[in-house]
Amino acid sequence: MARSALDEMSDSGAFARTASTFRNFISRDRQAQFPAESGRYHLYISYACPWASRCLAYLKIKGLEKAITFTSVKPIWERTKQSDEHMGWVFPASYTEEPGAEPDPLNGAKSIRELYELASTNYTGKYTVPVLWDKKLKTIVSNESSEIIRMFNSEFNDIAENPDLDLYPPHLQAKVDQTNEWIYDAINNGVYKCGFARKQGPYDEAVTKLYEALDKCEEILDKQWYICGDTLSEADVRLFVTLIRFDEVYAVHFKCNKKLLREYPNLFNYTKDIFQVPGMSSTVNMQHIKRHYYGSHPTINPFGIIPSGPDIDYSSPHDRERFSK
Ligand SMILES: N[C@@H](CCC(=O)N[C@@H](CS)C(=O)NCC(=O)O)C(=O)O
Repeated sequence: MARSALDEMSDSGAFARTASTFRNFISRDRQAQFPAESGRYHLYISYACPWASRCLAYLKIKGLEKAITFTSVKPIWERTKQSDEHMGWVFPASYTEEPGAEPDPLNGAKSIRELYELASTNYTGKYTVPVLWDKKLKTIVSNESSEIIRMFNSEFNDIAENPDLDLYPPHLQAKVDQTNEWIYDAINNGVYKCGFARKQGPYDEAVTKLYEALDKCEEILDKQWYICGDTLSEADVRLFVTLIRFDEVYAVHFKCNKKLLREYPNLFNYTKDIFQVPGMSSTVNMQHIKRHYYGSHPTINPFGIIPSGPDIDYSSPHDRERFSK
């Protein structure tokens, strides 16, 4: 039976995310099974998805747009097959159907599910984005965003336009890993645990942890520019993709309303600052983000109504340059 994240529930009514399946690595080593070559790989994303968006963010800020092509699916999940009930990511039929989304240019697939079925005949997991596709071997290299961003950071530097930007430098790796761990659990995945909980207890637990972690970030960002120190790192990109969706979606749809992002001065200004990193704003399509969440989870929002606000302008001035002096 085809599944989606909405089915990933433990007996206690808590959301329990399962691990990704395709875990190959692209390497700068030319003899590797998946060597870093310009024009060979394609990134399938949804602009709505925070995990896919962090890969797109890397593609843009590392200057890999000429080397790695990408396509976004439509924002709202649809039936992927006539023969079962699975709802998932689909491609538009034409280039004009859905601004921002495009038909699959490589395989003519109608859905992300079809790509998984092309790559593996006995795949039983979820049909998630991102998908990093190898045009040469016609298969999925990886569907794990945390690993795709590491490949984009370090393995394509011979062809990247911004090879000197290292978001995971050796001296920061331990700090980034440790920061990612609590931010992933309490914030990135934490908002989903709030939103997908089917019992009060798991929701209460997730929302308490979420706000403890946001308060901790707010405190850290009072003293330093970025979450791991005075330079932009992987941990910032990972935190950003959740923060940018917070007031527009998670506060309402996932019931993360104890405090809004814009009530946290440091976190709010920090989110604007990262949004204004060259290349970043093009990875944020708020139309797709809102239409996806409010339109694809009928158990949470049965009528699919999209709230009108708050429509925040993240390109407006912020106060983070106080740390650049
Ligand atoms: N571990 C994956 C998670 C990706 C993921 O959960 N993507 C969601 C969209 S935000 C998805 O495609 N869900 C499809 C489904 O649940 O059927 C990663 O980080 O790459």
